[in-house]
Amino acid sequence: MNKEIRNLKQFSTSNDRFEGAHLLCPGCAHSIIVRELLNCTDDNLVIANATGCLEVCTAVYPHTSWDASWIHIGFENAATSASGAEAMYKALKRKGKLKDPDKPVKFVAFGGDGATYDIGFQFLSGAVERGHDFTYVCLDNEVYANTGGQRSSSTPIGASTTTTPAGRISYGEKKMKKDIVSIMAANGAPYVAQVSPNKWKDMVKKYQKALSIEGPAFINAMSACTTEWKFPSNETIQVSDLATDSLVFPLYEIEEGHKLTITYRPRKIIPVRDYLGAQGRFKHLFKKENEYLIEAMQKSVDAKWELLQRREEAGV
Ligand SMILES: Cc1ncc(C[n+]2csc(CCOP(=O)(O)OP(=O)(O)O)c2C)c(N)n1
Ligand code: SF4
Repeated sequence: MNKEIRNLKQFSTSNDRFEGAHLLCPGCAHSIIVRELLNCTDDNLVIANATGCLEVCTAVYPHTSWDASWIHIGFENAATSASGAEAMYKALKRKGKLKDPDKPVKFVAFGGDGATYDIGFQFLSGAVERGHDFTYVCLDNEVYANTGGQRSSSTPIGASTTTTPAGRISYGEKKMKKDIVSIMAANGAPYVAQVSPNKWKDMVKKYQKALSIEGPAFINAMSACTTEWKFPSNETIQVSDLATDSLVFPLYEIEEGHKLTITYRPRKIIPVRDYLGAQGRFKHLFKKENEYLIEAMQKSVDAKWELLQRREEAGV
């Protein structure tokens, strides 16, 4: 059952399933994203966690930050693991073998963008296609952070990473970020959404919706990474604000594959360059010879926003 949320203080102090003691970098957004999900429901949870920063930093033997059923699974298999546990649970229920069959259980998978957009992509697609009742949350920090910052198919154009380093002959990543939300909607997930930790109420509402619906739900959570994005660790929420207010990371949901709703409209839309300028990974774009890329990125963000608004109006 969804928890009643009154205010941030009550919400942030009522958590008892994810400990603040962990080894994530100070300022890492992963913990906010996870904590909110674990905090928004009273139901039992079975959690599958792909290899990545979250898993490595929250379960260092003999310690664990998780007070919930938690499975560490390979880099590529979080969706497989959560959907397998869900199928087993249904089978045991059918056979009358559950101790407490009326206590609701929710199945959740967490994976980074490397695990989700790239290496676990076919397993996620298969689990969604099979229609398992689970929620998949991608901790989207746009890079393989745990292994030192290699690019993924979520890395935005222009970002400097260890495998797309900016320098004399390159401006960094050459490809646009993959549109995983549209892909998952087209894959048949009845609920997909984007969330960001600076909009905590929006995030909670979407988590609660995702956990309540029957069938697979996919949430793409922007997770600002102080280490790889290169910003001071006390600016996680400010950088997230810049992402949502510049519309680089728009907040919306898609129900039943087509009904698109924008859930946050900035009162004042800020230029994309303000978002880029707050992070070291885009520093080189402000050199004269690369400035054209900032213009191109602004145009691309404007076009995507226009498209989202038209899709919302048209309901298709
Ligand atoms: C099959 C496989 N390939 C590579 C690795 C090494 N590996 C572990 S974590 C990781 C990067 C994880 O990146 P991401 O999924 O984006 O999560 P993040 O650490 O950024 O949160 C890699 C490459 C592995 N564990 N298994
Ligand atoms: S490297 Fe990035 S994602 Fe990993 S723990 Fe640090 S801030 Fe979080």
